[in-house]
Amino acid sequence: MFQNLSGRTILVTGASSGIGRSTATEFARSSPNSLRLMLTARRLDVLTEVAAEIKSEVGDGVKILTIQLDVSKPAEIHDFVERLPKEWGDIDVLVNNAGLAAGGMAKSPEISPAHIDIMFATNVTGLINMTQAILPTMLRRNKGDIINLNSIAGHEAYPRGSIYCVTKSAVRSYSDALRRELIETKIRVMEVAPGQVETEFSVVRFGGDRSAAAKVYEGCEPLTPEDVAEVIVF
Ligand code: NJP
Repeated sequence: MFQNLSGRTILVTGASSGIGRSTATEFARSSPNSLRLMLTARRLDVLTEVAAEIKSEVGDGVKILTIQLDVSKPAEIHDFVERLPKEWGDIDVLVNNAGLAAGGMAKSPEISPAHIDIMFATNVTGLINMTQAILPTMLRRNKGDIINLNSIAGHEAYPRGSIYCVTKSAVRSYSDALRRELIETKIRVMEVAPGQVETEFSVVRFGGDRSAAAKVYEGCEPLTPEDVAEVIVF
């Protein structure tokens, strides 16, 4: 089904955990004989583990490059592009997955400015800067797929999650506008907007409090990161 991915170069941001990690694995499984997989996140040690795990499952047909990259830092994105090895430069698929919620379930007026900043810098500015950094190589070859991780929260806001919801509705608007800007090219802009997925997301949101995170999924059956990865690869 995914034979047409063979030979592609794929970049996944936030590949050290959850949906990004599963997406990387699923891409590798889809084209085990020929694929270039570029995995980025802030935790390079975890990325190294992910790469080893994927290699041990699919073998050497998948070339993996791990790069430490904090998408909330524009200078790091700039350096990342400047330093990309030549053979990794023609990126076919960009999965803008890195993202987070922070500050628990705070509501206005108690949301801390620091939490507002980190959510915007990662989910919005980071995603836009990554897209702008990679788009020139796609435009030059008139081909490419950009897949932005949105959320149901970007379509329907919920109380005590206002800033996260705003960032995801910004992703929605940006993706809509970009899709229209690129309509006459062969570059596709897609969004995947899951509901609740059990990953490290809630642990990060609650600052490492695993029992608060577990409560988020009480009484419901969340999606798994593998569920979302299958949709992204499709
Ligand atoms: O969360 P998690 P998910 N620069 O915490 C990375 C959306 N979503 O897989 O940097 C670079 O397991 C972080 O890596 P590290 C959500 O909004 C989720 O659930 O090493 N990377 C890790 O690999 C997000 O856009 C749900 O800490 C940064 C990854 O991001 C995407 O799915 C529902 C970074 C986060 O992995 C993946 O989240 C939904 C930075 N500044 C949408 N900050 C859900 N889980 O319920 C974080 O609809 N990362």
